[in-house]
Amino acid sequence: MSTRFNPLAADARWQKNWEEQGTFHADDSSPKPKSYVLEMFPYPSGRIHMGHVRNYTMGDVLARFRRMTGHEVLHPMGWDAFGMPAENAAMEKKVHPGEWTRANIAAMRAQLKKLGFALDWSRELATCEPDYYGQEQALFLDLYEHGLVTRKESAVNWDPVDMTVLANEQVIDGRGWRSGALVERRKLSQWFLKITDFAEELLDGLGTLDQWPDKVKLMQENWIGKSQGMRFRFSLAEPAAGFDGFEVFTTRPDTLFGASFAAISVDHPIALALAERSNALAAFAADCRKTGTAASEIETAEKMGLDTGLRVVHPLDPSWTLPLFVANFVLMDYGTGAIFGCPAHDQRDLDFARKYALPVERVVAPSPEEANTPIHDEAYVGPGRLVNSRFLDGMSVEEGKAAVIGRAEAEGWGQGTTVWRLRDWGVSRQRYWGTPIPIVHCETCGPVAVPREQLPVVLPEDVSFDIPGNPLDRHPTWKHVPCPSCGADARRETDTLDTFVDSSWYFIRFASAPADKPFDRAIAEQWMPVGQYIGGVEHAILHLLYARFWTRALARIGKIGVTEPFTGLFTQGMVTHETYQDPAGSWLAPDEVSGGIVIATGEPVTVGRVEKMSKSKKNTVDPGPIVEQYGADAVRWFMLSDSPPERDLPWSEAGIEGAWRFVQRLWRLTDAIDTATGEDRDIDRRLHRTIAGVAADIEALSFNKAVAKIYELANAIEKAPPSASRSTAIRTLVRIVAPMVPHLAEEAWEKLGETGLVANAAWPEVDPALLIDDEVTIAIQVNGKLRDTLTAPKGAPKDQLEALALGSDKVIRLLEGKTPRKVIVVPDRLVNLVA
Ligand code: ANZ
Ligand code: ZN
Repeated sequence: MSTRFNPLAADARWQKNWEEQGTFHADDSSPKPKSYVLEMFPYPSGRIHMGHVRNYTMGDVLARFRRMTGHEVLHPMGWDAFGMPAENAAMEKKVHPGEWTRANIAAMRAQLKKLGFALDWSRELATCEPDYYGQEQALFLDLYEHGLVTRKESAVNWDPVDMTVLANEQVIDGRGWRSGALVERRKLSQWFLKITDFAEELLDGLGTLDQWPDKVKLMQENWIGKSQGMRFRFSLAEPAAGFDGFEVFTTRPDTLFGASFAAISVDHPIALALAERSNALAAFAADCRKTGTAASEIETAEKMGLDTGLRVVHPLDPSWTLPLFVANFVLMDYGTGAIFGCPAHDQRDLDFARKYALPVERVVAPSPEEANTPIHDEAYVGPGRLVNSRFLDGMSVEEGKAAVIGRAEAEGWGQGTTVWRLRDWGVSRQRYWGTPIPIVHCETCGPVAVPREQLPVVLPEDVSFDIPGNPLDRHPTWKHVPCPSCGADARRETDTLDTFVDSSWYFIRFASAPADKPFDRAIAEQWMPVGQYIGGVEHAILHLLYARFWTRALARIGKIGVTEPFTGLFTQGMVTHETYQDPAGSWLAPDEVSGGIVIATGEPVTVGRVEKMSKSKKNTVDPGPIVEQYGADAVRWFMLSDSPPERDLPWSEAGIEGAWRFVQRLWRLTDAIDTATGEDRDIDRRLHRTIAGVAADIEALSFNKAVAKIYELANAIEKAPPSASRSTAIRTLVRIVAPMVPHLAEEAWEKLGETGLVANAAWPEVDPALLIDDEVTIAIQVNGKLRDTLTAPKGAPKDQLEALALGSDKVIRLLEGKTPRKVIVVPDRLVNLVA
């Protein structure tokens, strides 16, 4: 009665079954140990892409496996639904962002459901709905009341195309991360979250995250950027513009005798004051402001400076003065916005010194012989001893730092200090499709929090997108409200929150989503922290740092007793595909190409690199039709099988076909159960090794290894003669593959007459006795050359091994009927036949 597995029927049938039975509903009050498995929620762009399929399949296998091992599993799904693309669609297609977004959500939800993910859909949320963003507004006000939200005037990155402010993290190579437009610097009043208050905590917390990839922790560490150094005061040789000096920050006080200039930012108060008197300086400053505020950008820009003509006094020698420059590479919002330059030991300073013909004197030498070796075009930044440095000579760099700080503190012109690269998080966006910031501006009272009973502050529906800028700002009525404090006419805040705020707490709302507050603390704490979080490495800094901050902020104000939101983090690789171009250089989709030619025109195709699937290169494969054609299980199996999960997975037709064939093979295997009796120790052992091995692989998210073990077991079963052991192995295999190919597993489970759902079955027990290796591999040599191997029971006697070796086909052929002169047997290891 061998049949084919028909995914079209099976997928729909079991998906319906799971849904009707509420199989994947997470029970808050379950006594079982809780397990929270989460994949980064998708942006509802319109359709699911292969990256989503891979991401959610990985999480799904773990979630299903955890259920089978006795956990109450929370595995939810939702939508990161605010953001620019909806507004772009509104501009291009004249459709309301809400309508566009909700239609996309409906389409993508249906697609996800067809993949059979074990999700608790009752907890679904979309950040664009007032029941979500209204609670976000409540949390914003909590932080506001606790002084963790501030309003500051600051230089911002202005995206002239999207007409909005961008965080430094959203500026990539000087361009807006979304629009690609060259970013400009502007001054604006913005709302900030005080993430800098948490810099030390966020850094220290990384030390507890032992289930995070090191590379992600390193990226966060660098982003937070703790620098230990010294602040000190430079006096101006002659007071100017009402100033007699300024503070600088350095991480290298040991190099102070190598100083050859001082420099301040164009936004430094002294530079601003001087610019009022100097056209040249004003013009220079205007030029510098054309680049954005992102450090990466400023670092790569060409070093430029303007000599102010003023001089500063060296703090360790009153007879020594240095020229003061205004320089484009000095940032106003780092340290003190002023530096001393030591060209010999800092590359930026060296580039600058070469350009403006300033002295370059070595003060650190890796060996005594190199004390006066000139510096050419590379600054020396390595370790060594101080030279040409008067009282510091002979000290190590570290000793020198301590000596200078000690002297500065004793003499009162400086002190040791720590500075951070991390900036406060500017969350104001001049956009419509985001969470309204729940503040009202009153002429008399200043900014006033919207009273809680007036939350949510709901977005108006009637908005227009025919001109750039913020539709909330030009809405005829929405922003006009009375001041909640004095009742006078006031103006609603028309900026909305950065969408990264929305994704900074959704995982808590999944755990608990009451109607009247953001979450119930006790229930949220039952699930939190997320045990395993899975997503793209592109979120290594922004999203993960913001989510860590938001959780810590809530903890600090007593809202939740969890500080790190994600215990385990896994960053999966991308799904890639070859790229194709026609002779004119236009990109071609995979289904426009066949056998090296463009199907439509017969022209030859240029095959390009294998790259991440992207719309711009058209090298995408839409999961929708693939699932229709091969069924969910084959797609899931392929996503897990070919590459280690942290690596890229090249999509291929051959790969998905291979997966489909294996699914059919598994199905045929389940037809091979018979009534044969008798033990097969080899199959028993292989089965139990597979149960244990696959479990360990899934826990380690090494899905490709689990898949390989399943292949091996299936091969062995297919080759084994009928026996009771074989039938048991086949039955058990159904449970082993259930997390990966759940539809096939349910269908087989039912066919084999088991009761209930395999989704609710327990993971098979391992018999530890069967894990012990009681066979060894024996090498067979003829005249010292390896010719064959054989397996033998551990500790087999010498004569048994000799007999086995002489029975080997290869040996018989090689000996050509002769009897070996000598036989050497090393028990459990080898047999050497000397002919
Ligand atoms: C003198 C010096 C000598 C420096 C030397 C370095 C090497 P990190 O490690 O990133 O914290 N600096 C200080 N404030 C700055 C600002 N606002 N804009 C640009 N550069 C600034 O870098 C600290 C170093 O960067 C400081 O130490 C300072 O240059 C420069 F051989 O002081 B140093
Ligand atoms: Zn007022």
